[in-house]
Amino acid sequence: MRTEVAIIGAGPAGLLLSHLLSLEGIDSVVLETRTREYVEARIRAGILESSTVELLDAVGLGDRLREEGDEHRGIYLRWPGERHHLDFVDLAGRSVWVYGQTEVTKDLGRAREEAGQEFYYGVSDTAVHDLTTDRPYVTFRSAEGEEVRLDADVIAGCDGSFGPSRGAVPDAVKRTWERTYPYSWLGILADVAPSTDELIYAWHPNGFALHSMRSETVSRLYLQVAPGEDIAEWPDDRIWDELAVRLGHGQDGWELTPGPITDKSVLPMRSYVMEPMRYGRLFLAGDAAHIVPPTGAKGLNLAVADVALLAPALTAMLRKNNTALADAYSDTALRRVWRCTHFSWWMTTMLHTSGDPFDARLQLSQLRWVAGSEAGATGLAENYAGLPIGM
Ligand code: RFL
Ligand code: PHB
Repeated sequence: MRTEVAIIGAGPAGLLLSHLLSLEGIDSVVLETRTREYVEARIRAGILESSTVELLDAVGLGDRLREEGDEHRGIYLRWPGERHHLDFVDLAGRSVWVYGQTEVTKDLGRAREEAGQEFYYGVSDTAVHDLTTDRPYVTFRSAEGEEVRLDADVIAGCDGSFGPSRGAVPDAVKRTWERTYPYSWLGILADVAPSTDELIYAWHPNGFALHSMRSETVSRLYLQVAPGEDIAEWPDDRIWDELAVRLGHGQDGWELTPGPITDKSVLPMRSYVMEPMRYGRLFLAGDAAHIVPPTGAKGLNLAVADVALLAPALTAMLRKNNTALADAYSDTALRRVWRCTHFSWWMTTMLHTSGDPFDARLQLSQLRWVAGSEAGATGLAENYAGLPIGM
């Protein structure tokens, strides 16, 4: 089998890349280990930056988002006795949108299906070969058990943090940076109207808490917990009680309304960057090349920003034999990756408690400055609402 671009992974990076390439008339085949239903139901990100929304609009994927998504002007920062609203539109001229990754993935899946995109779901044993030649190829076993060889001009590694692409870049060529944080998030999805109009990021001596949402009837909330926390230790009542304490239930008349929990999971927190994001004819995008802790809501947006650079770079390479953008791809993408890596680390370390009283005093001082100074608030707003693609 032959295609122009073999795309490994049908997450947001892989699906959006296939969409952007097809708008330029470039063929691709998308390989995915999971089923389409699994990928579309996987609960992950919920916040889209303005540049992500603008890009989705520009490529015909913004209609349902505009209709069913919710535009937010900013966020609340709170700590015991205090609550501050940061208005990103006033501070930085940009908003963010609440629209689940599940919905972005469904919109992309539908658009690709209508365009006749070739997909292989349920594949196994994916491996990449001959990356430093002009004729790289991918081998895999199809869901039906057939051994397949897919020849391509280029391979796009959009296979997330557990896929094979990252490991295909030899150690002698790559450099990696990693930070594992000494806490995890316990995340819940609940069938209850959000108790807030915009997201609440809360610092509390017991640990960080976040009140997010998916719709007018579905709330998404998180609690900082110890790494490897046993979810069995967290019956629903304990979760709601702890969220109420950390989010400030009863302060200034604000109340947290509990409801039926429909999903519960513990997520580790990690920063990871691999350089370069290219090896020969293999180009990496999204979580395959970098991971950020979720505190800054950057992971999905970074995946979108990567493929927004990669699609024109591959188009120029394959259609005009011009490799300038492809040669610059890794350096250009990594500028934004490192900015978001710093922002996510900064949000994480400002808001999660370590048990050290000196750290706690520094965090509260930092929060007061961010919430009280226009310069501090603007820095957070500019990074959270998102810098322009290609910055
Ligand atoms: P994905 O979504 O992981 O997709 C990679 C796909 O590759 C497949 N795959 C393979 N396919 C073929 N062969 C193989 N050998 C393969 N191995 C793997 C996988 O099955 C998968 O379908 O990566 P992508 O496309 O780079 O997208 C990245 C985002 O999914 C991720 O960064 C975000 O979800 C991170 N994130 C958030 N990002 C935001 O921008 N805003 C948020 O509010 C936000 N919240 C979150 C998050 C991530 C979370 N978790 C669970 C990691 C909240 C959470 C809880
Ligand atoms: C979410 O809604 O899942 C979410 C929102 C903001 C974050 C992280 C996750 O910072």
